[in-house]
Amino acid sequence: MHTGSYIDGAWYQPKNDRLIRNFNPANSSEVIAEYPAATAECVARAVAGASEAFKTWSKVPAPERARVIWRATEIARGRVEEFGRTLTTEEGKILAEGCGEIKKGISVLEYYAGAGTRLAGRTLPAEGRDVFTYTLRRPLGVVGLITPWNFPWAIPVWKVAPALVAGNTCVLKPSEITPNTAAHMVEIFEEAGLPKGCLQMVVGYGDDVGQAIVDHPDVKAISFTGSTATGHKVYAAAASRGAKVTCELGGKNAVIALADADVDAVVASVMNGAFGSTGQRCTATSRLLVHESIVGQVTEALVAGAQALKIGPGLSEGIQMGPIVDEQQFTSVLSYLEIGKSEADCLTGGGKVEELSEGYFVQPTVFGGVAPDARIFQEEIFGPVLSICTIKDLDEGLRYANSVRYGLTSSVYTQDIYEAMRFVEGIETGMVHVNEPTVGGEAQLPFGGIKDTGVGDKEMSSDGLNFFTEEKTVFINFDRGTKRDFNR
Ligand code: TXE
Repeated sequence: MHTGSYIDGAWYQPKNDRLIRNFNPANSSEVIAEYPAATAECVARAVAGASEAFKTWSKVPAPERARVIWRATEIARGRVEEFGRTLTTEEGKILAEGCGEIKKGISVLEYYAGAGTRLAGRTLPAEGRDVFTYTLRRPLGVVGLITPWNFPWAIPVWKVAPALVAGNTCVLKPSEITPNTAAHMVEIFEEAGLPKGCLQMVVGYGDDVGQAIVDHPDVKAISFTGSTATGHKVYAAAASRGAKVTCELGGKNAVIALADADVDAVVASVMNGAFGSTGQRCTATSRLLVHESIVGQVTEALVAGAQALKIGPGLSEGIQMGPIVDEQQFTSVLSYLEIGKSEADCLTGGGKVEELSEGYFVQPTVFGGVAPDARIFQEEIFGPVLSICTIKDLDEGLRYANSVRYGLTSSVYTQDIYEAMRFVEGIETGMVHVNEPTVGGEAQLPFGGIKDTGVGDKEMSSDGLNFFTEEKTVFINFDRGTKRDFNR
């Protein structure tokens, strides 16, 4: 396993008393890796090397750049289980989810490799006669990519792949909690023949190397995923020096289940949305707004489902839910459970798993009778915690669902096409589902939220690629300059 930073084609650890310490969240006494954290000086080196590499990488024809992505994709395909194990060991989600995330990243790699032959501008009509007008997309230069711990493979992949295929060079700062999975991504690009300097990785802390990337004058764009508080600071700092910025931030996603909903489908969806990946997905279902006529039935099934979940280390056979990622998140989720107990009815769960005290295990928790102004209804908890609130109709559901500051994803369960369409129109989220879970994203579809969840371009799809380019508008006059009316 590679540890440390990767600068100009070599693994590197600076002298620094401040250490990166990675633990297995299923057994916090197990140290996975320990080494000196990267420093602002490492960022300066990484940016300088990436600036140098940009001079040649940006001139490589896009289809040839794409072939490097294809080769990396094939290498990743052969190492799914190995990468999934690294991911589970440092992040905690169960192995099936870890391998699922690796495969999701591979789909994203495939999509952007294909984009190398479709890096298109637009051809549009000109006002004047004998004038040809079109646009070109060109890379930005060195881009800074800052990623969180909850998808330590998929998020670095969905930022790095479009940035590289568009001709940029990258300085990636993965979360200091989960850098070992990101190191595998570096390995596949290295093995695929990506020239040195095109992908630099600095493994350090946000207040140090993260900030240094955001503030560096030669970093032309910042793509950030993480908390809303940090994202807003990053946005302000990068935008104030004129850099392009996109931020994907927190979520507080709701499922609305109307009176005619398929109850079994609602229960299956919410079980997966609330407790899958230990509730640590930005697209997790953390609120269920359910019609008064079915609330009893749905709640009973969800409580039974939560109680039946097998909790334990993600690498063990038959486990359905792993631990919380680290001590800080563990403490934060436990404090929300206490807040919840003072605000609503705790129907199951509500604390740590006492018999698994070697790791950061939290009981899957269901709160009933949650008021829409409760903190557990309004704030992102980022753990296996579901708040259930009763509604009279879709209008009330929409009002409660939209009452939060976030707007990432949502879902409605109904058989009624009119109600479904009213939901699609009325819900304030960047992604909307009908009769399916709130979770997930696909390479070819724009991913991202509105309100306090997101600012800047969406990710994945062509939007994710466009973010890493700037558009040039070209006017070519072929009337030999004799007939043009410049006052038109
Ligand atoms: O996020 P941070 P954390 C939410 C979730 C979670 C909370 C805290 O609610 O409980 O955020 O998680 C880097 N300049 N989400 O503390 O701090 C940092 O090193 C530049 C939701 O992990 O935002 C890491 O690489 N970078 C979210 C990245 O930012 C800085 C996913 C994210 O860290 C920096 C993750 C700075 N000043 C957390 N400070 C989602 N919705 O998917 C930190 N970083």
